[in-house]
Amino acid sequence: MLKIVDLRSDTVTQPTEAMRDAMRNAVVGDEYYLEDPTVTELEELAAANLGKEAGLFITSGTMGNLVSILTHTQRSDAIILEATAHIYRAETAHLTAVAGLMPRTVIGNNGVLDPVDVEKAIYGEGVSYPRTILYPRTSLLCVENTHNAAGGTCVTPAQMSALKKVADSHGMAIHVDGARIFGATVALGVNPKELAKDSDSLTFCLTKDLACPFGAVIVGSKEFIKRARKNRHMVGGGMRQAGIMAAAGIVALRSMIDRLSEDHENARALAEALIKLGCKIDLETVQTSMVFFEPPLEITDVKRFVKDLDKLGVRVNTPPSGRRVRMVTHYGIIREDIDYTIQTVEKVIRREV
Ligand code: TLP
Repeated sequence: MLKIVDLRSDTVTQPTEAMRDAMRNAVVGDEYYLEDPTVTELEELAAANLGKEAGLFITSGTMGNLVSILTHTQRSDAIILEATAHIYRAETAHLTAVAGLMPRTVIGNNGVLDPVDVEKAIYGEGVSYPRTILYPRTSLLCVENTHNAAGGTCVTPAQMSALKKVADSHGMAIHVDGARIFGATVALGVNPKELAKDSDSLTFCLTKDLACPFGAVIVGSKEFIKRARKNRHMVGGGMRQAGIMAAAGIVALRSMIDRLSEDHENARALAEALIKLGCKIDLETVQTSMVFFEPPLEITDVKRFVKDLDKLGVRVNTPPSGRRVRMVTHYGIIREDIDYTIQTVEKVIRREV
């Protein structure tokens, strides 16, 4: 049987046995009445972990970001994001289509925004009344941590503090798309509370590096979460006996965070080996579980390169355009799989397929 090493994303994981047991045994209730004890436990655990007052269980990272954005802003506001942020490029433009916002993008350095550039992106910055009437209010700054398109790179607590200063001085809130926030805390060796403290809200995914089958959690102040709960309902994200799914999230928060360093080590080993095979990689950006690379220049047809890898069981994320291929390590991928991947890439490059 063909060996399959699926590196397309960390979303392809299977739940652990402990998760399946917890799901089977979960005590549940109607979450609409706030009567699902397992959902409440997950929300409280997530909030405590990230040093926030409250949490809200939600279907996905995309919905978590949308609901957070809706809760922070009013239609016609402007919102500042990094130019390759997931919210901006890969969430079907909900920020304009649903929230009615004007995006202002800023190019970051490996995904990290410079506070000076953020300040410059505030529409109508420095003008006085009555000209201020012309411009949208810039009410929100979004930060992605880890930053997916930049390579899974981390934003540090110090960088967050600097952004917070700018945000505060202009009355902007900060939302963190922390789909893989625990990847950042493990890579940086910082406490999650420390990394989350300069944000007003943060969404993290249970279905990415934490290997759960479902869900995400938004954390923030009690008042923010109360309003977010209403917005979650508005976009159709209300739930019933969702404790079945929240149970896996509790297991993940208790037992799946520390192991992320294994994924990071595997990604690093993979990146170093791919460089030796002539692939182009910026090692500085290989900080967590992602490896973005360009195959050697003699590979002119990248789509075919990806197909050839697939035929040999190595699945990777196809670039929408250009030559950049993505591999993501995750729970279920062991060092032997990394070795197999390296051998397979070598075969394909040498056209031994
Ligand atoms: N990222 C996925 C998808 O693009 C398919 C992936 O494979 O990387 N923020 C960030 C930084 C993300 O990477 C993602 C998903 C999301 C938000 C959205 O989360 P979901 O998929 O739960 O809606």
